[in-house]
Amino acid sequence: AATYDVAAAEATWPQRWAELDLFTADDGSAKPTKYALTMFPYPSGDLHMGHAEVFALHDVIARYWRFRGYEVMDPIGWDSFGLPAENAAIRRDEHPATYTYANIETQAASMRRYGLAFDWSRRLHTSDPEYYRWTQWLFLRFREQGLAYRKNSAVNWCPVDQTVLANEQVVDGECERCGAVVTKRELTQWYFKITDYAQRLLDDLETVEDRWPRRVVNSQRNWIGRSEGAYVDFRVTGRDEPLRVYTTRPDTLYGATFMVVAADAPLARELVADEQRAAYEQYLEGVRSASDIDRLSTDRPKTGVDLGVTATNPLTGEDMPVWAADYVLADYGTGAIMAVPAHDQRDLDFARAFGLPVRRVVDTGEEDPAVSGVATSGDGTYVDSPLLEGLSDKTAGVAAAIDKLEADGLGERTVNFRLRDWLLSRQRFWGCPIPVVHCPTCGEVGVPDDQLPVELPELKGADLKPRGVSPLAAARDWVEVACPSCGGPAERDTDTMDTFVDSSWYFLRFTSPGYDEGPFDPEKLRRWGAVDQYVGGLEHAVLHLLYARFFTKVLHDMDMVDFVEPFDALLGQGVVINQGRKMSKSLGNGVDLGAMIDTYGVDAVRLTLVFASPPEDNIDWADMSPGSSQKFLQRAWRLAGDVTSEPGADPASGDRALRSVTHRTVREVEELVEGMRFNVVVARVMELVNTTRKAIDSGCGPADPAVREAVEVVTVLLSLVTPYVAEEMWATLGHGPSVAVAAWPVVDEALLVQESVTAVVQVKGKVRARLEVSPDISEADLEAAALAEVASYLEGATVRTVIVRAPKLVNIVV
Ligand code: ANZ
Ligand code: ZN
Repeated sequence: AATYDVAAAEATWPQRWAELDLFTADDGSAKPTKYALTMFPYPSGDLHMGHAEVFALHDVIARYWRFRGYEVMDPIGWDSFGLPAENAAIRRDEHPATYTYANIETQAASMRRYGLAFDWSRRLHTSDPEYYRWTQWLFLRFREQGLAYRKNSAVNWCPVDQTVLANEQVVDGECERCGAVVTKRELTQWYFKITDYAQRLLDDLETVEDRWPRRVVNSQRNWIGRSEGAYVDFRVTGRDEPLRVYTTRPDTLYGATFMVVAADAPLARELVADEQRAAYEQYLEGVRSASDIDRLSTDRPKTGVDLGVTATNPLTGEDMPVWAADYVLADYGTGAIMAVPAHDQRDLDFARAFGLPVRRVVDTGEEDPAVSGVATSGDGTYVDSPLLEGLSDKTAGVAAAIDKLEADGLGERTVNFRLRDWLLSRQRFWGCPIPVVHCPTCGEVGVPDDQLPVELPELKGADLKPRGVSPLAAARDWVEVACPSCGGPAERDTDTMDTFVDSSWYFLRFTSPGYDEGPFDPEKLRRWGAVDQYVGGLEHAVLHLLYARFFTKVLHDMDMVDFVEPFDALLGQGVVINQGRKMSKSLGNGVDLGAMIDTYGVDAVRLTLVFASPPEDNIDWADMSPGSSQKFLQRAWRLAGDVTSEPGADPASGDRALRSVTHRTVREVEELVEGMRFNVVVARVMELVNTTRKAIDSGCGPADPAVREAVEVVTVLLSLVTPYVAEEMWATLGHGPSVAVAAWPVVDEALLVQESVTAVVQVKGKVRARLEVSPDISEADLEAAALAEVASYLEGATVRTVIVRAPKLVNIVV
């Protein structure tokens, strides 16, 4: 059988597409707009299978919208600051920019080869000074509003990367990037006050919930971690200041038998009695090296030290010992708790380890925790709790307890969030410099806007070796500047920003990438609005998406952005694995995208990835057969060569059965694309190819205009996924210049209806009428139609029975 030359098509079309300039979004177009965005890549090496999948899925949406009459903005850029470039630069003794921009060129070339319909005119790189000038500008605006600030605290420290990490970058106690066990360090660092937005970040999830994957919404909710409870104040013997705790269960206050302060909270050192000081200091040593995850874990043996002081339970008047332990975190709530061992497992484990009393105050019908060793946390009847007598559910108990505490001035209702402020300083080179100068006279001074960008100094290779302080500190000429405020000698801040800052606003910049009066042109942004469809990996469920939402809300409050949520809809695609496992160098199971394309062609790889599974599922490449995709595409292509009617032939006179299948397919594909069910789209196109092949070989024959119509529809639908073969077919069918600008097929509703059937209407056994009805008419509809049709025969008579056998017969007995 004839085949088309895949390599020749791939060599021709990218150039043609570029010349035809098909995908540049027109800011002035009168059409309705759509903003399609795929998460911009990080430039490490060439594109991989994961990119190939996201891009293929994303391209279907963007191309479909263009066909449906929208002016589509579908930009691409690079998230080009970051550690891998810096580490490569150290290894090769070169500048990180060399590695970065070389990889960007490689990836850009691969994207063109991969046939993606990007608007290249909007390309941006976050490491370009024209871009990071505005990252710095935004930082300064945040700082002016108190939303960027410096504080000293114990931070997560990666001993391998020699830099601090945000909480979000610590996964199970390890560095998200390199897997090293994360330790703690006391440092003065920059933070974004994302906690100011905690409630809104939580509330607004409701507005996107229906169009975001449930998993992502849930992770964000958990990460924000809102809980309702109370502060309760405890009097400490020999001290004026009360000891304040945060609790979600003030209703269990009668069961509190001791207190615990986070060992590393300054409060612990303040409280400790002289005779316990040495023991405490020794204990603290050990705590410093453990990670938060270990500390909170329920299955780790509990450790702690008695601080030698007591606090009074405000309800029972009893004195309780105050301990320091590592299972209480310094930076959550107040850094201190009241321990209720009967109803909190960690407290119970601790009580059992140190022989502290356990007092049950809620009887849930389960065995007494003092005996079972299992804390009970469900609803039950309150016991030994005079104030709560008669109550039997938590909500009522908590409310009553708080009312009492508030009335007595011993506590207050409050809401707590698990979300911490976003630590943004990094002690690394290849990032956006923090535009602040430290002056011995004026203190912290923001670099004036007209002096932006603060460009990175020329450091490379060995200069960049991580030493625990930022490599920028070594560039003395760069560090030493005149204070922008008093002109005296001062020093630049030497930290750079977390690269998640760069990616928190790039989608706004795409609306006006050359704009130089601000981070983006407000008018252009108003025109394009929020991203209509965002596509990317779910590993970013918390980090990037939360930060981008935060930035959007701050900018909204500054009147710079109209909307409050940046991404109206989100598609999270699964990952491409191989032989059941994540692809990795050490397993030797990586699949090279370039090699796959060389063997099977771009279209076959794209088709395989789109057809493999619903977009959000993982794909195991070992189960795929790109070879059969390739065969299918050749089969589809042969249809075009078989068509013998002329372009423009009127299909109205063509074979009705084939036309009906064609039009049904178009309608279904419309619904499927809108529902993101791209794998089923491919299945429907495959069916249409088979039906058309049969029509040509053993049905109406190749000259029937219905065949041309079917093949043209196949071509347009295929172009959503496999642009090369679609272009070849389009040309063979006698059309030009590109299938990307073809008209979307208009569905003829009449063809969607199955041919009608004749229903016979009898009155007293005599045929009185014949009706043309749809084969799937309901009994009720058929009866009503029949009665109306034979009304003249029924005048004056009483209808006794109507027997309906849809769709063929109605028998009326009078
Ligand atoms: C007494 C109590 C009794 C508690 C009980 C729970 C059950 P969420 O829901 O996550 O906000 N807690 C408070 N601050 C803490 C800290 N810094 N480190 C570790 N644990 C802390 O959890 C709130 C509960 O976690 C609080 O309510 C407190 O223990 C503990 F039957 O207080 B609870
Ligand atoms: Zn100064």
